[in-house]
Amino acid sequence: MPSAVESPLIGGNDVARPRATRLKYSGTLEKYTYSDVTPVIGRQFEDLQVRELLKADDQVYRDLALTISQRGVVFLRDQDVTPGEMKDFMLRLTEQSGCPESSGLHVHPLTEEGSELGDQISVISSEKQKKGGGLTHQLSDVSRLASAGWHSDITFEPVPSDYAMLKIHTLPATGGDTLWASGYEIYDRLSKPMQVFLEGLTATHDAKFFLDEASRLGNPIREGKRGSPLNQGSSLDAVHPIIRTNPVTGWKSVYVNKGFTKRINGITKDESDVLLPYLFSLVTQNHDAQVRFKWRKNDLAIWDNRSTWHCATYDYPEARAGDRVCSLGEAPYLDPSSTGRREALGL
Ligand SMILES: O=C(O)CCC(=O)C(=O)O
Ligand SMILES: [Fe+2]
Repeated sequence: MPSAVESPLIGGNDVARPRATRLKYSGTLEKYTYSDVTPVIGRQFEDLQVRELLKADDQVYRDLALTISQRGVVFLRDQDVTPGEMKDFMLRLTEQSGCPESSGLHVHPLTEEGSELGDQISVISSEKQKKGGGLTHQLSDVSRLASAGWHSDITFEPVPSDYAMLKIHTLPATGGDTLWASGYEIYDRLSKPMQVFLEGLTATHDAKFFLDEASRLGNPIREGKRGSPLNQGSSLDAVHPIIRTNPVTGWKSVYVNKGFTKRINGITKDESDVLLPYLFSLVTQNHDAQVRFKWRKNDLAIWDNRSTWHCATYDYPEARAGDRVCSLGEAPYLDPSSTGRREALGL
């Protein structure tokens, strides 16, 4: 196994440290046909079936985890896979990538007890969202800026997501694309003094708006363990380093997002109110750090939530629906000995 994390780290938590870091690629995915969708983010596989990988060796999962973490998001076309198989697959992926012993699949605080596909599947549905019923964690926003929806998943949890898998099974004739952006690339676009400054800071992430949503719907939020003993209760907030190291690649990424990050700590509110929108604008205004995916029926995406953001597009009147599984990784930390992606790749 790759070597364990070396201290001193900034942030992190002993209960949720990765078991392994910096995976090495062994080449098991080279038999598939794939291409990179942009230079910095996204890889599409043409002939890889998740169901087949359920029988694959652990090493295949490690290679896939490394590929997802390096490329940010991978796209798999036309998948014949059930929600149950998606969960099995994601558990193996997160375990083989080196997630902490204490991390499992996430249970969203808004997922109702006894919900149709079980606790660990979030049903993503435009129809449910329209009716205002069920899970509406898609960050519906009154803003007229489509870019208001950029986020990484569940960063309000002390132990947030490493990977997420989304399969879209119902979709409009056109529209409903999803975009992802690279947190590695945004880190690399900061000046050195700005990188150093941000590396010393944390930010507070919060999803208190889910409490309002839950009381509006008359459903209690899930206060028990949401996939990790550190993710419990109703505060729905967490403090994370602004720059975090992805344990799988060893690369630094910016880790604040428009959806959940409210405040940079340790500086004045005025300073935070200037800096956060600037960091968000780097994500939303650099289309060369983004990839846009046009779904076909039963396509599936798997992304690394530690080092990417994503944004859905609400430009269609028809029904669009799918299933999402989110696994939990480590408590975010910064390893001062890690580097940016460009430096690591010699770019
Ligand atoms: O509907 C989409 O395209 C993305 C929804 C989303 O944010 C997610 O699945 O985490
Ligand atoms: Fe999301």
